[in-house]
Amino acid sequence: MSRVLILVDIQNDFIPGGALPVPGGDQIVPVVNQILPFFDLVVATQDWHPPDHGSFASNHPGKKVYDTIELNGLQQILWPDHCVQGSHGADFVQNLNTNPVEAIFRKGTDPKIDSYSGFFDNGRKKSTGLADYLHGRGVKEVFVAGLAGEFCVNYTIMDAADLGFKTFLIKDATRPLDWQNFEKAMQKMQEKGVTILESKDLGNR
Ligand code: VGL
Ligand code: ZN
Repeated sequence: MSRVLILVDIQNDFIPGGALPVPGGDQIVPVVNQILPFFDLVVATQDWHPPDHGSFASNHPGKKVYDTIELNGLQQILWPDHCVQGSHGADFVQNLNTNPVEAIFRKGTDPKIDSYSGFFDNGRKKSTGLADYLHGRGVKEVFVAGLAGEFCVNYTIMDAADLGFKTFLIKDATRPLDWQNFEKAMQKMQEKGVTILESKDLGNR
């Protein structure tokens, strides 16, 4: 029985000082570094947008950041330009220990569709390959940490649970953009059978 830790989007643009900062996002890094040894496998996702990405408000004249539009048939929140391929903002946070990370799954590369989940794009049309990779490694249990709690962490968790993995959120190893929305998302996770725990609980599992 194998357990994976998925590190979701722990990138410079999602911590204070970045383009789309998650309040306290930098505070998860020491927590994550400390729990790495508890896992058989560690993988990471990386938000990795081309400059013309359709989720950027800057690519929609007349629209503002946080406006909602329809992007190829899907509801899309417009974000500041963030995690542009090859930029410093897209790099993993410097003090994150990435040595144990065996594979990196990049997402949001198609300008026409956003991708919050580490598994699929928001239309569930294309897979990143993460599910096949985890199945190939005999993974049964998926633990998730990272940024942002109610977006990419939430979508990754819901997909993991739908795919049949026993799924866990490590609550003190994530931060949301908005706590109220995150509380609602956690409610839905629990309704799906996801377990919410704290990093200190990992030692005795
Ligand atoms: C994310 C908004 C836009 C995330 C990525 O990592 O949660 N949020 N792109
Ligand atoms: Zn993004």
